[in-house]
Order: sequence, then C-alpha cells, then structure tokens
Amino acid sequence: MVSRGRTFDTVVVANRLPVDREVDAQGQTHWRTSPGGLVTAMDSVMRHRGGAWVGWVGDTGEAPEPFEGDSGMHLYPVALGAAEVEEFYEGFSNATLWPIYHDVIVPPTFHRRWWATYEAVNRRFAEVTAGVAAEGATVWVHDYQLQLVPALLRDLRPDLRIGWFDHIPFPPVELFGQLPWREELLRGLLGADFLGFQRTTDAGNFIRACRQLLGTTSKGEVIRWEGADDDLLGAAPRTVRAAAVPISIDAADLEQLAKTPAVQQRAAEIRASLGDPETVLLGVDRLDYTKGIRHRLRAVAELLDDGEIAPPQVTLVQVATPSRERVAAYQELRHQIDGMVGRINGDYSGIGHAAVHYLHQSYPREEMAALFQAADVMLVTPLRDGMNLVAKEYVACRHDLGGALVLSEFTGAAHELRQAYLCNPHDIVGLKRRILLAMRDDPEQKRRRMQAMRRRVFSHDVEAWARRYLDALAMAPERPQRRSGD
Ligand code: ADQ
Repeated sequence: MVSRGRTFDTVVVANRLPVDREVDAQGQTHWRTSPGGLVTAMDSVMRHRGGAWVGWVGDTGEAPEPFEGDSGMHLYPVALGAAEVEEFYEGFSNATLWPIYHDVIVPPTFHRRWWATYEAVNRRFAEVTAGVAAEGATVWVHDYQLQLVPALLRDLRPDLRIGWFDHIPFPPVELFGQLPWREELLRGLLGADFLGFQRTTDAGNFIRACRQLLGTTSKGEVIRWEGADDDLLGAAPRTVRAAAVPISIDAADLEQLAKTPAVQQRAAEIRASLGDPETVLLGVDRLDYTKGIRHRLRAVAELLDDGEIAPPQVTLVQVATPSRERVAAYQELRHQIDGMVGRINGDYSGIGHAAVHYLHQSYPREEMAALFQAADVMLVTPLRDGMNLVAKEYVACRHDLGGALVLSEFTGAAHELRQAYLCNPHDIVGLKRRILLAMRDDPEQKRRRMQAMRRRVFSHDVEAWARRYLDALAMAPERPQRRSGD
C-alpha cells in the first residue's frame, strides 16, 4: 500500500496503469504487471528516480487504494464508471479522435455528450496528478486520451514542469479542423512545456494547427501563444516547444530473449508445425483498421491467384490481437477479416496445409520472439501508424541477420528503418511486387539491409528515447544539447 499524501518528483500519467486485475480462487484481488513498451521505458526512468504512475486500472470496478507495483513504481488508480468507459474511452478517444488522427480511414463520430465526458475524465486525471506531484515535479502525460490534462494540471499546479507525448500521428489541419472541439484540444495541449511527437511531420502539423486555428506565432519548433481571456489559463503568454522524439523498444532485452535456447527451439517447432515451408510470411497487429490487414490479405490472395505463391511452400501466419471489441468499426473489421481469411483458405488451402494461419489471440513475449525468429518475411503494412513497434521488434529479434521486413511508408518506423522493403499498401500491385522481392532478393542484400536496420534500433532504443524526451522537457522551450547518436 502507498500512503495518500505522499508526493513524487516524477509522475507519469497515462490512460492505463501498467497492471491488470486478477482475482484468485479465494476471491482475493492481485495485480499483475502488464508488459508493454511504455512500461519498460518508464521502468528504466522510474527505477532511478522513484516515481508515481497515474492511470485507469482497465475495468469499471471500484478503484483500489494506491499501491506499489512489481517494479517499485507507485501506482495511483483513477476510477472510471461504465458510462465513462463508453463515452470517454470507446467513444471520444476511439471513435472520434482515433479515426481523425489516422486519416479518417473510417468516419469519425461526433457526440457532444462524449466530449463532455472526455473533459470530465481529463479533469479527474489532472486532479489525481496534482495531488501526487511534489513541488516543481516533472509530469509526463501520454497520448490522445489525455490532451486536456496539460492545461488542467497547469491551472491547478503552475509550479510543475509538464510534458505530453503523442503515440499516434498528429493529423494535418485539414482533418484536425473537422473536430468541433479543435480549439479546446489545442489549448489543452498548450498547457505543457514540451510536446513530443513520433515524426517531425506530426510536430509540424500541430504547429500549423495552432497557427491557423488559434493565431499563435512560431519560430521553428517553438510556439508562442498570448493566451485568451476565455482560456482556462487566461491571457497569460506561454511558450511551448513541439518536436519529434520517436519511441523505440528495449532492443537488447528482446534480442537476449530471442537468443535463448527455449525461444530458438520454439521457432523451429513453429516452422515444423507449419509443414516446414520454404517461406513463412508473418503479420502481427492489434486488430485495427489502421493496420492495413485487409490490404495485406488482398495482396496475398492475389499472389495465390497469380500462382506466384502456394501452400505448403509459402504460408501466411496472421496474428491479430483482439482490440476495442465494443467499438462498432472494430466489430465490422473483424467480420470482414474473418470472411477474407475464410475465403482465401477455402480457395487455396490443402488438407494439412493452410494458405493463411489466422490467430485472433494474445501471446506472451517468448512466443512473439519465436514467431519473429520463424518468419522469413515480416509484413507491416499499416495505412497509418504513429510508429509501429512490431517492425522494430522483428529487427531486434533477427540477430542471425535473417528475414526481411516489408514496411509501409505510412508508419513512423519507415522514417527510421529506411532499409526495409518500403511499400505503399494502397497500391496492391506494388505491394505484391515488394513481397516477392523480399522473398527472393539476394541473401547478401537482405543481410545488409537487416544489419543497417539493427544498427538504428540498437542505437536508438527505448532508454535513449526516454532520456531524450526528459532532457527536452527539462530544457523546454530551449533545445537540449545534442548527444552523440541523436
Ligand atoms: P499500437 O497501435 O498498439 O501502439 P504497436 O506499436 O505495433 O501498435 O505496438 C503493439 C505492441 O503489442 C507491440 O509491442 C507488439 O509486440 C504487441 N503485440 C501485438 N500483437 C500481439 C499479440 N497477439 N500478443 C502479444 N503482444 C502483441 C500505439 C501506436 C503505435 C506506436 C505505439 C507506441 O498506434 O503507432 O508505435 O503506440 O508509441
């Protein structure tokens, strides 16, 4: 148990706490740390600093008292009721903001009621944070669910240093401008000292939106706003820096896992159970319409139809993690993908050898590492993606310099992994060509490409990301001195 009233010099604020509730046979509640990139990144930051994490526990039960997580982080739960989960999380965050921020691949839904709940929930996050941050503390807010927190928190605690990081793209003003609450969202973010984005384009989109919709001025990455009488923070001028700090993974840790005999043996087992094909194609995504799974399946179906590939020599393993299952667009997507996979397998599979192995399940890290090791060609084909960590994870696991990565130009990762087989997933003909090239390219070429991508992922790992972000936040609005490797 963590005492109420205790305060911390570093506070992370994210929609979710890095734990899941588990109830044992005796009815006792336990909290299991949920693995994930953000947890790993924050773990490395917090271990040295001793900090707090404010977030939702992921269900609508009563929020527990603050408690200490496995890694010594102090966790402060924020409670959400069932209506709030529906309106703030499934509604405004995932059916309004998510589509607008991802090129309106599906139409966004606007409800004034969802917006009111989004505001109320952001206020609750800000209040809990204000209560646990020490005088002058550093507060790092994460992602699109919490865009009002910077200003709400600044209003409550002007002494704090506040940063926000956008894990998803920031849309061009032509799309962002559709939002009926566009000014409020920008004003919410301008409560921060530093705003971090995945790509320079995202930071640029934000700066342009501020200029066009709020009338701010800017010089390079620095935005100046005079404030407004009707603004939460009044007509007080403020200066905010917005820049790219692309997220990464714990590459060394993942590589070490991929090298263990257990994972290597499991990778061999996976290949054997697929019938030892010449080529294993792999897709790993949350089941989300942004990930381009339909386009990928279409390309694979056409390659089968063209006679370019056929099972058992070539097979696709598509892992699609269940995601946002109560949101209508996700139910529709699942229906479509189930249908596509069924049709492809009906047309092209044989007894004992499927054209597509479709797994709508979550897996432990070990199994993911084994799948990455087993795959000859990794297909990462999103229509839009802030970064895409799967691409980096695949590269980190290929210590043997084997494998090939087909990567959509519309991911943040494509800006760093230039040696991937880059593709435009909308261009099915081009995508087919890239898949075939990745399968058949000269092995030495492939090794060279993999080696170059690995250099990038290992020199820009998650710890470097967190350090870069916190340096930028500490110095904002000035630019920190560049470190070697940046
Ligand atoms: P996501 O959209 O969730 O993240 P991604 O970056 O690919 O996308 O991260 C997914 C994570 O889940 C990866 O670590 C992956 O290994 C894991 N995962 C996927 N399927 C799994 C399965 N079946 N079982 C177990 N684990 C699975 C958002 C943004 C991205 C951005 C990240 C981080 O949409 O663009 O890269 O945040 O900022």
